Amino acid sequence: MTLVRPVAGSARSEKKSPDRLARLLALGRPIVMGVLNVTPDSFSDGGRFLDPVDAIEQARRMIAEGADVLDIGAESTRPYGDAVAVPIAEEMRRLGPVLPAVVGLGVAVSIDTMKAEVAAWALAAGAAMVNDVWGLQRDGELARVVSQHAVPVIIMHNREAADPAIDIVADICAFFSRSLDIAARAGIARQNIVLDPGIGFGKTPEQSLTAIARLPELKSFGLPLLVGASRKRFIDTVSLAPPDQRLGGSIAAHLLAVAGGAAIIRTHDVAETAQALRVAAAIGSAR
Ligand code: HH2
Repeated sequence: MTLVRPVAGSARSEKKSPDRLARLLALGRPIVMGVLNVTPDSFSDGGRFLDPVDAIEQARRMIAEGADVLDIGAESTRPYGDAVAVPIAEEMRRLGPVLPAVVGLGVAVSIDTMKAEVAAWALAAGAAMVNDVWGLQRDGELARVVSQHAVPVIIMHNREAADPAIDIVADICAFFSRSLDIAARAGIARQNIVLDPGIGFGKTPEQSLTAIARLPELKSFGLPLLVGASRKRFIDTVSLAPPDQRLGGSIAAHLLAVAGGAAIIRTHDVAETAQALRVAAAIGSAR
């Protein structure tokens, strides 16, 4: 599957090895995306990697543990009520010493931002894809930036507030349709789009469970699916545990997501997740 269309004659796009993601998706195994939060307030690891030295060390560790892609974010997106909005200048100040250094490690880098200006800067600095937790529906310029750079974009479902009365999968599908319209109008190639049901975003814990259980329904879009259940609160509602003790639940959710069609898994715990995926795949092929 081709995820990335190289831009003819662009030295920058050649430097990014844009076909690396396409090659990963063609491997026929789930892609592991490691999370790197350069933030003081992320819900599970806020403050741990705010220092660039710690962030780059963590990036090296995740690469050694088997991460295929690293998703770098400098603004907490946590939907748990109290995330502080970060000005563009501060987001870029946090990313400045980290993102280019991680690109230099040779791994594919995804920029987790909802802001066009930050995405444009990150892509110019060598990021290979954009992860928008508002599915191109928040910043009207973001789709244009993605289109201009011809890079993959993750369109994640989100809502301002959870509504327990709705059919969450129908809502996710309607949201994806709106995002895909925006993407098409901006000229983003369909093969550069990844869809993500946004576990924990604008959903009750039960709706997060439902989104994973009914993931196969999202295959109808014919696009690669990403699932990020890592350490999320819905796990706590099933089996009481603080964020740093949700590894078991995260792995269970991710294995079932892959069984339901997920091609990319977004995780804080790369070694354990990669091992679980390998063992599940080995059992699958031993049938
Ligand atoms: N989850 C988080 C952030 N970004 N992006 C995608 N595509 N899918 C997700 O599920 C997703 C995401 C939340 O996790 P984390 O980055 O650790 O927390 P915070 O946003 O508080 O930094």
